[in-house]
Amino acid sequence: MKNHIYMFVFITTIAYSMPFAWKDVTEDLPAPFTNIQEDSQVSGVIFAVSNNGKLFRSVNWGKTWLEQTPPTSGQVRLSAQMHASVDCWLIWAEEANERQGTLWRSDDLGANWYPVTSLNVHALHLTASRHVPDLLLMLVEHDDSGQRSLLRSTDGGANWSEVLAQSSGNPIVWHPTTPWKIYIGSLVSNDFGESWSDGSGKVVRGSDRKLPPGLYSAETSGLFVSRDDARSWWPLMEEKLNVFDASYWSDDSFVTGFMDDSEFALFFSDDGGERISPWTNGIPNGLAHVRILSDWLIYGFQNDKVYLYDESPADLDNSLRIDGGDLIVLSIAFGSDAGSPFYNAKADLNNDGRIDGQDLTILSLLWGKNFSYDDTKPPGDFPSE
Ligand SMILES: [Ca+2]
Ligand SMILES: [Ca+2]
Repeated sequence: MKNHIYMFVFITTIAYSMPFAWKDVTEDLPAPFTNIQEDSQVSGVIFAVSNNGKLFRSVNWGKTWLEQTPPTSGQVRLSAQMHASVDCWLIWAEEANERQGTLWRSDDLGANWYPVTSLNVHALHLTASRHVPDLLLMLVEHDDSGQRSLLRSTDGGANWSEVLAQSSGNPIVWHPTTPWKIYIGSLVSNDFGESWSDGSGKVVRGSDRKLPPGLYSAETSGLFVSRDDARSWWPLMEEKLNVFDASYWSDDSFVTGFMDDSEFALFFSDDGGERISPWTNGIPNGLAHVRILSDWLIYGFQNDKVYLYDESPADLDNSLRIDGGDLIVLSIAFGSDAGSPFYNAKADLNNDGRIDGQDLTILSLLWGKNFSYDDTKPPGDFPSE
């Protein structure tokens, strides 16, 4: 009996948190993407880097893609966006098998690119401050020995200096509201990345922008949150984590999990960890990393496969919002089976060949959701001037 109750809770948790399954979209894309980034200022603009080093852009949340004229013969490996008065895009391109690369910048959403600087390094992670214009950090490998260091630029990438001689592969995490605080693993900087010391107690993997802002740590002992700048940590979940390549946060939403030879698990929360749901529906072999573009559009990557979680198909009348218009479309088809003249495949939200209460439940779970953001999204809580 206890098992049955557990199973019931398990199934309803999945059904009521993420109503759609992940979908393998590899064949629908112009190339197998390895990373995707959304422009923070222009709604719906997304950049993608493919496994053969090409650059693509979409202006409609990924519904259609256009290959961008590459600025270089080198392969695009990393991308980042810099928040100033106007967003600009940065990409790092390297020739194959060369430990040398060039940083390129575009001020017009990728239409034109110009070189900023070239360095004799192999770049692993490039990121820009949300708050301080022209402040960049880049994790690099210097030679075949694999020796790593952290480089910092305060002029938009023209000049770089080494600020940390040895660095782990942990991600660079900017404090969500305090622009001078930055974390890498258990190291912290309190001076915009200039100097680093031990300080956070745990490996910081992400952050949210609730009040007070949260820092997250995902480790083999579980998932933890701190709401006092890493002075104390509180457990959210006692599942082993962190074997998974990384855990990914976007405001209140996060995806975390673990993957090894025999096991794969993935969890999602859209409320800062108060409710955490297991979430592997539609993914046969696990994911290596995840990119959260919004609470309704999430990409997952595994080898040459790209998976997509997308709630916009529930927008049956293409109004960019789930509301009465969609209910009318579903109502007209309600009670019909595939083959019937009233059947509407679009309204069959769970793809079971029948329009019934289950499809209505999915629509009600997404009720009121918006699929576009007309307002410019602010870079953070910190005033930009
Ligand atoms: Ca609609
Ligand atoms: Ca159905």
